[in-house]
Amino acid sequence: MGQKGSKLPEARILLLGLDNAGKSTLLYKLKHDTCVKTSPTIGFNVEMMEVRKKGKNIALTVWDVGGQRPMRQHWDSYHQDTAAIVFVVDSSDRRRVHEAKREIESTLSSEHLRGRPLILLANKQDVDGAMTVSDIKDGFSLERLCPDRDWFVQPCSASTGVGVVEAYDRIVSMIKLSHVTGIKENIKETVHYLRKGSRY
Ligand code: G3D
Ligand code: MG
Repeated sequence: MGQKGSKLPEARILLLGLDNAGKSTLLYKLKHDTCVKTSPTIGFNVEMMEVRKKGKNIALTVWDVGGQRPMRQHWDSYHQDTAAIVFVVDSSDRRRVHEAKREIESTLSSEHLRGRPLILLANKQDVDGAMTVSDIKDGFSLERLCPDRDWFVQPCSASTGVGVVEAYDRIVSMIKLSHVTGIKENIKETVHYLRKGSRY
């Protein structure tokens, strides 16, 4: 955190998933292409990356807001400005598929996220016996869950970096420019807004 707001139009990405899925590791891998040691996210992490899409420079802000339930009730207006949902799954943890699926379902039911693309990152592919893309497509019933939005499952490993660049390219390509917002609020203001809504 601690980034200054950007003057560029912003595409906000929500990085969601159960605890321990690898969200924070992925976020920092994406940003720095390095593997960092993470601890469970308390509050939120945000990183800004400048990307180019269809000849336009866009500030991609990726928000890893952790799974804090007290904050969720405040998410609706926050969702409104979201250009894409990135949901991270721990592919090595078959026991939590149902829990993760419930979480995706509840996120996708947000009125404000209607039609927003879903990129599901099948993380921890380096672990022996990890679920494959088709296991995940079936396990999460993605065809049924996403009748009216673009979706894609990208296998990756935040630890080894395999698939991370592809995930990034996929996210950029799936954002619709109509979901890119003006400079309504910078990161600092959004953090303030989220903090107000949380119990921290
Ligand atoms: P979260 O932010 O979704 O809660 P973290 O998850 O990024 O904190 O990661 C949780 C644990 O999973 C961390 O291990 C992290 O190193 C590990 N992890 C993240 N991505 C991968 C991956 O692709 N492969 C493997 N094998 N492990 C991964 P620790 O041991 O620090 O809890
Ligand atoms: Mg985290």
